[in-house]
Parts: sequence; structure tokens; C-alpha cells
Amino acid sequence: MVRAQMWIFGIVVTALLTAPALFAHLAVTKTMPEADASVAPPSAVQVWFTQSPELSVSALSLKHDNMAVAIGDVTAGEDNSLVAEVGDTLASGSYTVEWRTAGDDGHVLRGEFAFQVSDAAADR
Ligand SMILES: [Cu+2]
Repeated sequence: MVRAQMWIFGIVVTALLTAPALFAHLAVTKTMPEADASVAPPSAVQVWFTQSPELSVSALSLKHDNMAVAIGDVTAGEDNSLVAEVGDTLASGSYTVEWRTAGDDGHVLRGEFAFQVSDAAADR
């Protein structure tokens, strides 16, 4: 009897330990430009995730000195990514990319990363 209870207890503990992994939210795996990098003006911004991002609730926006910079519509890129074209050549300075999307469980998540555009990087 005790042995059967221990066995059931073991199953319950295993289920509790593995459940969070099954329902984990998506997370960012990499970005382009790379977060906190100093780069030449990029022609697009792109964010890769651990799960396929749900395009219908997705957005990418770009800010410079807290002002919105117009970029193209967000589209699905390769390898679970979201991408938006940057039409104009960005002036040097600090930029922030804000993203919004949802993964497998449909919960909308937001995040951001920063990068620098530098003339020095453009000249290389
Ligand atoms: Cu969730």
C-alpha cells in the first residue's frame, strides 16, 4: 500500500515538474540588429522566437529619441521570426525595437531591445 502511494506520488511530482516546460511562453532567441550592438543603418529589423509567432497579433515598432520611426508592416520571417523593412536610412543615434506577439498558448507578450546606429559602423 505504501509502495503504491509512493509510486503515485512520483508520477504527480514528475507531472508537476514537466508541465511548465510544456506550456512555456515563447522567448526571444536572437534579434537583428543584435541587442545593444552598434551597427550601420539596418534595412530591416527582425526578432526570432522559440515558438512560431502568431502573426495576427504581432507588431514591430521602432523608436528613436522616444519618437516613432515609420517602418514596414510586420511579416513572418524564416525560423520563427517576425520582420519589418526599414525604408529610410536611419540617422545615427539610439533606437529601440518593441515587439508584440503570442506563442502556442495565445497569450500576448511584449518586449523590446535597443541598438545604436553609428556612422563609424557604416564606414567600415
Ligand atoms: Cu501563456
